[in-house]
Amino acid sequence: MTGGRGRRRACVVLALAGVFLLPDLAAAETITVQVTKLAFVPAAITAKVGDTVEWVNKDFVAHTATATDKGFDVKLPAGKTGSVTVTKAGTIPYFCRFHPMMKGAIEVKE
Ligand SMILES: [Cu+2]
Repeated sequence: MTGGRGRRRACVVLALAGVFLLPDLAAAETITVQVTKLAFVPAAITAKVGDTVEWVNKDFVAHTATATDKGFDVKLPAGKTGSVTVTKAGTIPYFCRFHPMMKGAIEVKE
């Protein structure tokens, strides 16, 4: 009889699929944006709901990451980092309050 062997193979396949798929569904990621030479690099990023965006200020002056809709206002002193967790889908344009020509955007997907 081959029925038992086939069922066991199906179980192994399902177990392996679970091992590879589950962490992918659960894991929230951190996306890093460098703040350097008066610019957000990269300026445009994509995130998923629940992810954290972290800005690393490499400059010797302070910056902010401030959402145009005022949804967040992260202060970034010289050499420091700051972060925000995105909680809903949509595009969030942001800028630096001290240098308004510094602009970036976070595209948040479900
Ligand atoms: Cu700035």
